[in-house]
Amino acid sequence: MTPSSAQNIYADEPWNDRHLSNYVVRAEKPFNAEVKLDKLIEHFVTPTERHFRRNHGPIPNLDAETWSVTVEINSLASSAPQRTKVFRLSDIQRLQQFEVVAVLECAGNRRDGLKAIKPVNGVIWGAGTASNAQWGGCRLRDVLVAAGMPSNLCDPFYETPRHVEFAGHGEASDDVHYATSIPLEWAMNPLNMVLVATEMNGHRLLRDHGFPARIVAPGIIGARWVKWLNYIRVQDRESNCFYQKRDYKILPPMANSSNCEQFWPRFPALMELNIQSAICRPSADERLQAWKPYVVRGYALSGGGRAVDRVEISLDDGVTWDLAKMYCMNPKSSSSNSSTSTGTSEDGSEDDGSSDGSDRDWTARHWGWVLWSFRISSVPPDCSIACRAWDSGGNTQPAAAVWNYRGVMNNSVFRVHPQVAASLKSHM
Ligand SMILES: Nc1nc2c(c(=O)[nH]1)N[C@H]1C(S)=C(S)[C@@H](COP(=O)(O)O)O[C@H]1N2
Ligand SMILES: [Mo]
Repeated sequence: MTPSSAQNIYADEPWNDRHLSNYVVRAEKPFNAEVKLDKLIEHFVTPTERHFRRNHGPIPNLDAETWSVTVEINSLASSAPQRTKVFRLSDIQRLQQFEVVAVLECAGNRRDGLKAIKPVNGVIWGAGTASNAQWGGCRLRDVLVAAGMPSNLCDPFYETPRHVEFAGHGEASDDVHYATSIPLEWAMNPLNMVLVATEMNGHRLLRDHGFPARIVAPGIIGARWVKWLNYIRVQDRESNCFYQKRDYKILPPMANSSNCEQFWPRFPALMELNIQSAICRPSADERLQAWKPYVVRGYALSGGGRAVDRVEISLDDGVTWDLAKMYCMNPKSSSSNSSTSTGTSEDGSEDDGSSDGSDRDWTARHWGWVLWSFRISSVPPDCSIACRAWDSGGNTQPAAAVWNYRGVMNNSVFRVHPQVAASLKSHM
């Protein structure tokens, strides 16, 4: 491919749908942009124009009228012929429709923290590649059952581990297309809410987010949420694509660019997200006032349906920790007139929509993120803030980042050292 034709594949990008003032653009071709952290946490359900965008190639321009997804079921029994069924958009929309609020996080979120240790292979991201959206569509399991799969998980068919592979339309930088897979039993469990999604936040998907249909796999890394669906295949092996086999894995610390080929086959493709949290305010360019109160804010999330059960803050570099307030839906606002914005209540009043945990159903699956706040009553001139979250599996974040070649799954304790402007000590 000549350099000029390589440019041309990016001639039809949806620039009008990209509200660039909300983003830090990490690469234009392919378009990779994370959300400015202070803009990220003003809403519990992230507005679409504040949702990060992560692409491995140009954005396909698909026609909803002619689009279809081909579902193939391979090797039902070794002698049985393969089954194939084609679903148009209207077929997907005729199946029972579901909605789920789920956080989408890129496994490369916070890669900058690993790059700070040693070079890594991948787009460098801060903490702005996680967003919480309301996704709508039909369940993947219902599509598979309509294509001939047994609906009962006790069926002998499920005694052999199988995989469901998704491939997207369009070009991808490292393989013939973008494809990946997840275990079939995960997708077939209706409680896991894996969707063939056609809607995001009540509207049809934007092109950047996979129009007309994408996979939504709550609790699983973003790399498996394949956009611009082309085909879905049930098979007895995981996807053979680059993005499954030679990417999105935590390689051991001796693996690097010259020897990684020997390590890729030995380690599993990432699936469930790990426990994560980030401080979004103070933001990078924010200045705090010494000896004044300040409300620290951020998000926390976990994978596999595990609930974030606490967020802790340390102001003494991890010696002691205090509990932050958590919000599992839009916080009520005492001073703002927008019901969808987070409140700026700084008086610590109880009725701000926060949850102390006693009202939460820990046995349910948790797919959304939580937002949190922590009030510092008097900001010291030398201020350091650290946060870490815990989930219902007893997992928390490591004190120090552990480097891996692909720079994935960095969930070390999140620390900021904001600038503090001197001011007279008040008597608050
Ligand atoms: N077809 C296709 N699907 C894809 C990708 C891609 O490049 N091509 N990127 C994946 C990755 S790595 C992530 S994190 C999410 C990002 O989804 P978003 O751009 O809607 O935020 O999409 C996933 N699905
Ligand atoms: Mo990703």
